[in-house]
Amino acid sequence: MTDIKPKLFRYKLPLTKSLNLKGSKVEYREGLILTLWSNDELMASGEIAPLPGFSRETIEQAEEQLIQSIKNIPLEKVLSGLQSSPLIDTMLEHAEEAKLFPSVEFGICTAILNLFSKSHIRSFISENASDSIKVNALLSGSEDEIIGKVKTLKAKGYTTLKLKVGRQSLEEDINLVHKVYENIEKLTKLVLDANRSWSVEEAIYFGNSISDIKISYIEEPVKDYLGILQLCNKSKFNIPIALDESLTAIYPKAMEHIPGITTLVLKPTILGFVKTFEFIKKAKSLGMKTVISSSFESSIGLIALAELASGCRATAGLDTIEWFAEDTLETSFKIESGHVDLKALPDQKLNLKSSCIEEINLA
Ligand code: OSB
Ligand code: MG
Repeated sequence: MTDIKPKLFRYKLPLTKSLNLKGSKVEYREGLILTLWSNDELMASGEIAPLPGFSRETIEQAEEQLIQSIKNIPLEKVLSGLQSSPLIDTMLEHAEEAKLFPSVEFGICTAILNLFSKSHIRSFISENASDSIKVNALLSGSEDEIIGKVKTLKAKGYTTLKLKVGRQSLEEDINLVHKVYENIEKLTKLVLDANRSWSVEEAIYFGNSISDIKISYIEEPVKDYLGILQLCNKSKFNIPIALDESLTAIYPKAMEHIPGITTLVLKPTILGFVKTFEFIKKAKSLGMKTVISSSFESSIGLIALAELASGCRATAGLDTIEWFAEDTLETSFKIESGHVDLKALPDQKLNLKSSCIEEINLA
């Protein structure tokens, strides 16, 4: 392949409902789309969308770094290098050296993988990528909306539901979890996410109050990782724990097995591409489960995340496209019967929605 030309676009898309990101209400989602072209033909795309309240870099910082680094990446050389050795390892080596912001690293890496494999990157991540991935349904809204949703999601074929807790009083949460549980059937699993809302004592109280209910895991029950270690140490907490926000401050290579922590929720936009892969490797060696999760990317980012989940055989926390009133693709990312069919993903080449993206001058 010769002469690859990058183009960069900016988007600011309205949401269908406001997002509550660590206390701030957000009505729009902003991001960047990196596209790679060969002889004026669009070949591949990647999404760079730092999430306010979660990412350490801002969209402005990401844009500045992307404009600088994209000029310096020898795209043709990277691509020819990729042909001679295992793709994913070469990709990771290049990316690690470049020291990019996590969101920028994710966008560049997925665009290059997307370009190399032309239509599907999944066969390059692993030989035994799956054609279909399971997606966790995300419950949001008022209590009535949530209970109404539980009933339709069950019928639609979702097998795991994710419920946010920690946004109201403990008693209200305990009631809500019981109500949701009454409405799901035995085959449907329930996971919770407290987004670091509780103290250690509150978490223990909550756990004891729902001990009649089977929870697959709870993400980030307490304020910080130290608190999680306390919960595990006291063995007074009866719900398996998943790490999410804590992962930004943990080195994958230094991670050890901790009884009580069973699952890693990986957000490649926030962790970066390299760190995500190191955590996947580590989780495998420690016998932990992994979930590839969205950071409210538009369809281009969600497609890349679905490819990653398929290649790594992880479950997917990708039920977020309904927040987008507009999208970067004409045909949006779709979940059907609780699954994503990797063979039926929207074609990013024909599909870019030009009315929703604005080109940035790279000259
Ligand atoms: O709290 O896990 C979260 C998305 C953006 C930021 C934070 C979170 C999320 C999600 C994504 O919940 C959906 C999922 O993980 O299922
Ligand atoms: Mg979470």
